[in-house]
Amino acid sequence: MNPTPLDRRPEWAALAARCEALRGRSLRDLFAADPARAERMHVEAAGLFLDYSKNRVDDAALRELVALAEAIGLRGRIEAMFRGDRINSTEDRAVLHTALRVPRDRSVVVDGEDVVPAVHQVLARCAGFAERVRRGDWRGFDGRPVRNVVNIGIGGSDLGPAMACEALRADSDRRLTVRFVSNVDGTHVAEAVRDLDAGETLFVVCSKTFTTLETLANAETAKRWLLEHCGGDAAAIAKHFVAVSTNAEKVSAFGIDAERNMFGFWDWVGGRYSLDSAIGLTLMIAIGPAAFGELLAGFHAMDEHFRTAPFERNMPVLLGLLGVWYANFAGCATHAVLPYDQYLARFPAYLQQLDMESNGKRVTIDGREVTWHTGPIVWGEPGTNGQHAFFQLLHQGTRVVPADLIGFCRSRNPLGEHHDLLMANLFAQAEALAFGKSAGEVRAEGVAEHLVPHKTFPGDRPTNVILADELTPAVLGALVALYEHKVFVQGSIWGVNSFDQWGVELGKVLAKKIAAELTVTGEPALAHDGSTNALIRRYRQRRRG
Ligand code: G6Q
Repeated sequence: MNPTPLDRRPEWAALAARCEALRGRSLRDLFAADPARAERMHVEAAGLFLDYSKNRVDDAALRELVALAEAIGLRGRIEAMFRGDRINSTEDRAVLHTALRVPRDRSVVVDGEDVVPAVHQVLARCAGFAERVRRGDWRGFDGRPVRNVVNIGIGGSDLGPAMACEALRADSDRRLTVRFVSNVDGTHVAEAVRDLDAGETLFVVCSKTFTTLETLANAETAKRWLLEHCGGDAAAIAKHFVAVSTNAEKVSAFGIDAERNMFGFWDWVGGRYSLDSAIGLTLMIAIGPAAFGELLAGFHAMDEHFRTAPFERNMPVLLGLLGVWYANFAGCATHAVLPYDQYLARFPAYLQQLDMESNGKRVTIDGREVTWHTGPIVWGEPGTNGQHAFFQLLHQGTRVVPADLIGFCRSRNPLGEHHDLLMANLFAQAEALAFGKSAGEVRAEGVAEHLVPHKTFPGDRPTNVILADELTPAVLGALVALYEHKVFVQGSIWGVNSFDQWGVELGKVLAKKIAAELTVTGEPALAHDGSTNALIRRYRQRRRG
C-alpha cells in the first residue's frame, strides 16, 4: 500500500496554514510579543550552541513541524539508519557512517557481523602509517623522509578531507605541506606538484571504486612525474603511493601493493559521508591520530544527541525542520551557510555536496515523482568577506535567503582585537537581517526623502546562529555530523533516498563518448544535437593536436 503523499498529509496542510497566518507577523512582532523567545529557542549539544529564535516561526509552528516529523516516522528512520538497515534501497546498501565513529567497546551488527572491530583495525593501521610519516620514518626512494602529502581524489574522496585539513590547520604539523588534487584539468596536478621535491612527496590516492576517471588520470600523471624524477625506477612507486579504496584489485592493477599500502573501507560508507573513514588518511597525517580521534569523538557525541534527544530539543532535527519550513512553505529556494571563521573557508563547498547530492532528488524512494520541493541550493562564503559582496542581496534583495551563521567564542589565532571585530560582525548581521531598519527609523536620522527607500531594510530574513567555544577537532566533528543528520532529517521528510547519486551518471557516460570523438583521427560521425556537434567540431579544429 502506498503511503499518503507528503503534501496530502493533514500535518502538511496545517503547516501551510500556519505559514500563511504568520506571513503578516514580522520578527519584530514575534520578539515584541514574546521577548523571552531567545531563552527558549536554543539548544546545546556536543559542544555546539544553536540559537534558532530568529526564525519566522512561533511555538505552534515548531510543534507542527515536530508533528510532521513524527507523522512521517522519523524516529523509526533514525533507528533504521543506526541499526544498519539497507535504507539506501536503490543501491541495496546499509548507511553506516555513524559506525565509523563508535567507540571500540560498542557493536554494530550488519548482515550478522559486528563491523566495529574492523573499523578500529583500519583506524589503527591508518594511525600507524600516519605516525610513521609524521615521525619521518616513512622514506622515499632516495631515503629522505616525506615532507609533502598530495591527496588525489574527487567528490566525497576530496571535499571532506580538503575541508577538514583547512579547518584544522591550527592542529596540523606545519612541517608538512599538504595539497589536494581533484580536477581532471591538468592544471590542478601540474600546479600541485610543480614546486615539490619528488623524493619527499607521498601521494594518497583516494577512491572508493578506484575507477573514477579524474582520480585515475591524476594518479597516472603523478606516477609519471615521480618516475621522471627517480630515474624510472618502478620500485619507487611503493614508497610514494598509498591508496584508500574498497577495490583491492584495481589498486593492485595501478601498481600499489594492496596488501601493505591500501587502507580499506566498506560499501556502507557513502562517498560524501566518508571523511571519518580511511578517506581521512591525509587529514590524519596532517593533524595526527590523537586529534583525529577527537574529531571522531565529536562526530559520535552529535550522533548520540541525534539518536536520543527528543525532537523539540534535537539540533539536527530542528535545523532540518526549519529548512523544510522555508523550502516548502515560505518559498525559499536557497540556503546560505556563512562561517565566521577563515579556517572554514571550504565548509560551504563541502556542505554543497553533502546536501545537494543527497537531497537533490525528484522522485521518492519508491520512484514516484514528488509534488513538493526537495533539497535547497546551498551556498556560502566565510564572513566577513561575504558582507562586502553578496550580503546586499540578503538584506535588500527580493528573495529571502535563510542562513546559518557559524562562529566561535575563541579564535585559534588570538591577535589583538580581530576576533571581537569578527564576532561583532556576525552578531550584527544576524540582528540586521532579522530586524532591518524601517523607513521611519531612516527618516528619523534625517535622511533625505528620496533616499529613504534605498536605505530601508525590510528585515525578516531568518538566521540560525551556531556558536562553539573554539574550532577544535571535536567541534568540527560535531558540526559535520550536525549537517549530515540535518540532511538525513530532510531527506526522510521529503521521502527521497539521500544516499544515492544517479544524477551524476549521465554526464559521465556522455563525456566518455565525447572524449573519443575529440581525439579520433578523421572526421567522426557526430550524432549529438546540433549545438553539441558544432561545439565538438570547433574544438577539434582548434585543439592542440
Ligand atoms: C559521493 C559520491 C561521489 C564520489 C566521487 C568519487 O557521495 O559518491 O562524490 O565520492 O565520485 O568516487 P570514488 O571515491 O569512487 O573515486
